[in-house]
Amino acid sequence: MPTYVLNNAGFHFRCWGDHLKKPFEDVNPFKKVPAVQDGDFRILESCAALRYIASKYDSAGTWYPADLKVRCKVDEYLDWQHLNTRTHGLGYFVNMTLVPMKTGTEPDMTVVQKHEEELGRVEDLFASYFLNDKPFIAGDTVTIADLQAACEFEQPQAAGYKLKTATKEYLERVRKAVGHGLYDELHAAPKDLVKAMKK
Ligand SMILES: N[C@@H](CCC(=O)N[C@@H](CS)C(=O)NCC(=O)O)C(=O)O
Repeated sequence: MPTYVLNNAGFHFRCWGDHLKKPFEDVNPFKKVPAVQDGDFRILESCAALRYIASKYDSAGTWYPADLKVRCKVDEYLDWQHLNTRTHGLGYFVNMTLVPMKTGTEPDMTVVQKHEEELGRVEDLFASYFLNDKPFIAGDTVTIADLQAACEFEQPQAAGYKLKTATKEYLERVRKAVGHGLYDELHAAPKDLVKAMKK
């Protein structure tokens, strides 16, 4: 399975805001990342891209299992995360890092605290409903739903959000399943950005 899933559509970001204008606007008219390119086929939604890549390249069916009920649990999380883990994990990260970098001002803590509160609620629901004492979202094996969840929890953590113990233990399981080296490489960007801001 390729490891270059996040933004391989031939565009290199130089700074925050590049995604809002040309030439990236021509790559992705939604002006969002990721944009994934596979030959002449382009995908502009992260969950669609994860499903496509897993279905096409993972013949073992580990990452997006064919079993209807297991697959439905993967899809359930991928559909839920947009307005929950993603909205508040990314909201916390962006408002703590990218917005202040762009505007040259301090983070708006009213906005940050709102995301922090909501992310706490999201973590509880994630643990009680999606994990429900299982190691991973779909059961005993890691899937694309866990890859997506890990991104959404790692970003706010990099920006200073204190994850609950259950979430930290879950991320460690995903890290072990993916492989420590690859996982750390995939999640280095938000951490590097925060380090660069502190210099
Ligand atoms: N529904 C889209 C959401 C993509 C999204 O929100 N991407 C964020 C980064 S994770 C982004 O591009 N933010 C920049 C912006 O909103 O200006 C997907 O899942 O691919």
